[in-house]
Amino acid sequence: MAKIEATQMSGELSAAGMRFGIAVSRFNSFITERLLTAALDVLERAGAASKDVDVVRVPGAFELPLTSKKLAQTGKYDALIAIGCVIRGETAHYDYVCSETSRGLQLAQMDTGVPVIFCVLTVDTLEQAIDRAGLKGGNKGFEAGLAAIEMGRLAKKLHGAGSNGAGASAAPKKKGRRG
Ligand code: INI
Repeated sequence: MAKIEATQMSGELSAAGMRFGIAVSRFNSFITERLLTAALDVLERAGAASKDVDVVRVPGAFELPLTSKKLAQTGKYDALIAIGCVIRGETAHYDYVCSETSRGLQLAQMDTGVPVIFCVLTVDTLEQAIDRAGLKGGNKGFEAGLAAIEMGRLAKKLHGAGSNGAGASAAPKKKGRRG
């Protein structure tokens, strides 16, 4: 058995002093507003202040990636939550909206380094959505709020962390007088 005692890291679940941006789609607002309420509830209970939480509404899930990227680029937020609900219809529209939304949200966090929590329900029926927005399946908004706090804390910790200089070399270098 290995004797190594690895350093363990994770983000604490305290939201005090942290800043959050939440992008919410109006499409299927019956569901997305319930997800938003649960996300705000967990942020508040974990100590976030009202002044540190912004909510931006967009038409549909497809608009969440650009909005999240723009929010991340402001440099104002420790973590973002993207809230949407896509319900399968009779055409392939659902597949395009789901794949581009998930891909775009992943790109937004990878491009900016700001955690973007994926709180987009992708379901076959309205009943499945209701189950995940406060009924049998719990509330995915609550889980997203917790993930935002944890990832926001972890990102702060990992920023510039490490003794191998990796963090320092990732920072923009200042030009000296002699070039
Ligand atoms: N947007 C959603 O958020 N959920 C859906 O279920 C949905 N469906 O089924 O069409 C949906 N479409 C709109 C899309 O997200 C864009 O807002 C629209 O195409 C304009 O770009």
